[in-house]
Amino acid sequence: MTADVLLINPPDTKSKYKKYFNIRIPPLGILYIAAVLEENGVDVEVIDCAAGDIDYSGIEKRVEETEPFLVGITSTTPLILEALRSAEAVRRVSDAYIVLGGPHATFMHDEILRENTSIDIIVKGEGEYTVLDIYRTLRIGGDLAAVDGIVYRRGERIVENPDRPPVEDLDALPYPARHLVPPDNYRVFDDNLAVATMICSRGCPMQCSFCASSALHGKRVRRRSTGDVVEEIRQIQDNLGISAIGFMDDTFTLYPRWVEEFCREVIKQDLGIEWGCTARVDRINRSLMDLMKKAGCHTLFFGVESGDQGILDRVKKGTHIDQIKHVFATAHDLGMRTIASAAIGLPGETRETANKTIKFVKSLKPSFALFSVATPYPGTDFFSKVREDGSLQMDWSQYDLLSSVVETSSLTREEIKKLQRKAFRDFYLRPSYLIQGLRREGFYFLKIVKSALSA
Ligand code: B12
Ligand code: SF4
Repeated sequence: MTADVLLINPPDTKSKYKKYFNIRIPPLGILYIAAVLEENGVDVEVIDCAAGDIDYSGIEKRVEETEPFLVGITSTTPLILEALRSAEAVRRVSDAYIVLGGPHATFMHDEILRENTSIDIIVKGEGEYTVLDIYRTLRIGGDLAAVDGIVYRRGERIVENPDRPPVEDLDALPYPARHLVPPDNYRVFDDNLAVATMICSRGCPMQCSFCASSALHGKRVRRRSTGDVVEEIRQIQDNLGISAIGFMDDTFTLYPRWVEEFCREVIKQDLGIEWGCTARVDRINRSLMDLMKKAGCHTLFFGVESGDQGILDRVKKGTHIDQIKHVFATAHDLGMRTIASAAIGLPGETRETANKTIKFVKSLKPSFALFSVATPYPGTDFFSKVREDGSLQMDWSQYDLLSSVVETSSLTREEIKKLQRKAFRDFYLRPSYLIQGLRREGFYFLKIVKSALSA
């Protein structure tokens, strides 16, 4: 079947999320773009190579079948090389315009356009209306100079147009075009657990120096109405038969009042959903957790980051050790499942602070813990800082989610990696934890432990 536009989520052979935890989540960014294009009468197809295990020859085949006028490819830093290889695969069999978007392209547009002739245009930031604008302009042979939010090649020159403001009214966006990807491809942990993901807000006002979110979606938060969110849930239930929802917002609980209103609506309408979400320890309390639980929330994901207050302050997390302890204890008291995410190798990290983090995370007794190797991703202050002081080699192949790419003043990259492995071992290989986990989660728990230990 032919299509005007083909959107691609590149192959992903290295992500620990897929490899170890079998987390396959729909690429919401390109599904939003697809929905806006469809709403405006453009024929769209989506290939999610990551979830569907499709390789570069699979991309070539789909391009030959669909004969698109324009191809859009999404890119995060860990998958930028795969995104570029996808563009080359498209170019081998087609003359379609190739547009790259997503976080990595947004922040590294010059480097990409200079070094990769297969890419014609880069979209900075939110892409829904920019892609529509590009498509319409090119279809009538118009001039890209009039399209805001893009960087493109004009002859030998690279031209950067003015930024496009982020989408103001999120309720006005259509729901992600989930019908364009096979629902069976999306699973979390257990192959039997079908989960739908949703986003209720964009933007983050916080300043965590290791995070690119506010550079990508802005510091001003835009929220959907609770009514619009509930309506999308109903649509997911009706169309996909799924009632397990993962809210992937930067911080779902950023505005506790909004969450209260949402939970009351879920309870009132008896939606019967089971859900998990991201939260910040300074944006949640006992009464909110209690209400969330009544509305079906079973899992809270917290960015704990470090067990050392000095490091938390240095990375501008804005949270306190005591707050973290209190919130985890409260969540467990209410019978909620918690995930603690921490990073080893943040600026200022020493062997002592890393061990403190490991001990601290264990003391919180989360249901699961994730220990990342702190990585300076483009779009973050952490990246700008290490780039300025020359301590970073920008070799994207090293951004494989498992390796350390930058040392601290007292730890080498190898030492950081070793401490991260130790963190996983120390956390997961405790007999008391293993017994409790097995009781709580069943045999599937052992698979998760095995995965965590291979990270
Ligand atoms: C959910 C999420 C995940 C999920 C699912 C990802 C998925 N399949 O969608 C999971 C948990 C798997 C995940 C993993 C990781 N993530 Co993540 N994730 C997010 C999060 C919170 C939301 C993504 C989302 O759905 N946003 C909503 C949609 C609407 O926005 P969007 O995806 O940005 O898409 C818009 C634009 O970017 C643009 N766009 C996107 N693609 C395209 C393509 C084209 C052609 C065009 C024109 C435009 C365009 O238009 C879209 C619509 O407006 C973002 C933060 C954020 N707020 O976006 C981080 C974020 C994308 N993740 C990030 C990171 C660092 C990671 C990990 C490395 C974490 C880790 N330490 O292991 C891994 C890497 C995974 C990988 N293989 O790349 C960074 C990326 C930074 C960077 N420079 O690449 C972000 C920005 C957060 C941060 N902490 O800085 N992540
Ligand atoms: S880590 Fe969370 S709270 Fe901090 S800036 Fe990123 S999205 Fe915002």
